[in-house]
Amino acid sequence: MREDNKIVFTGPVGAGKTSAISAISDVPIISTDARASDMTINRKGHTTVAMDYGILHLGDKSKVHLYGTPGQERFDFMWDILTTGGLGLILMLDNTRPNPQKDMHFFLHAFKDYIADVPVVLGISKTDLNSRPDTADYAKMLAEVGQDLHMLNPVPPIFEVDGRNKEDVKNLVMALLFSIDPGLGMLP
Ligand SMILES: Nc1nc2c(ncn2[C@@H]2O[C@H](COP(=O)(O)OP(=O)(O)OP(=O)(O)O)[C@@H](O)[C@H]2O)c(=O)[nH]1
Ligand SMILES: [Mg+2]
Repeated sequence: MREDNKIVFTGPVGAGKTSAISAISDVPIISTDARASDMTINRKGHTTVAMDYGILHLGDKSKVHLYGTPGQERFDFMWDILTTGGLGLILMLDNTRPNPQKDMHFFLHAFKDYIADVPVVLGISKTDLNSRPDTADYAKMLAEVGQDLHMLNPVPPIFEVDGRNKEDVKNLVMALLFSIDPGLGMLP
């Protein structure tokens, strides 16, 4: 097992990436949230403009380095930088957005080179505010996108998560670690 393991959180604006990393990080997170200056402000006051970074300790020696991307496409130059050396992807989708299916499609395409080599898990947030699509709906959509992209083998697991809830986010991360290396996902 490696001492340093890097995973990446991505997904659209407001999906809860910054919240999730800050919920599980064992150190204060490094964040680049700035006051939104464009139409994003209609949805939320602050948005990530470069990255989030936190650390989750596993056992005595191993660490998971948690990187969050900006959700806005205009900062997509950060996406390749942030995935370099990463071992897996957490795609967070916001169930209150107008078309979460389109978001899923967009992000799986945008990260297709990365996820050709590393596993993905899906975390659906804000299901407390909007219960549909549900996980069965997402599984169907995922099968279609997966065929289209000739990838996603195995099909990623899908979880409902509240980005603010430590246990929810930890389950999501553990599922990804298990997909990367079953030994990793078993650690406390
Ligand atoms: N009701 C509800 N609110 C949530 C949930 N997850 C996150 N939030 C809230 O959603 C808002 C946006 O969360 P952020 O963590 O800033 O989202 P982000 O994905 O980092 O967004 P960008 O940096 O703009 O791409 C915050 O106010 C969170 O408290 C959830 O599951 N339910
Ligand atoms: Mg953010």
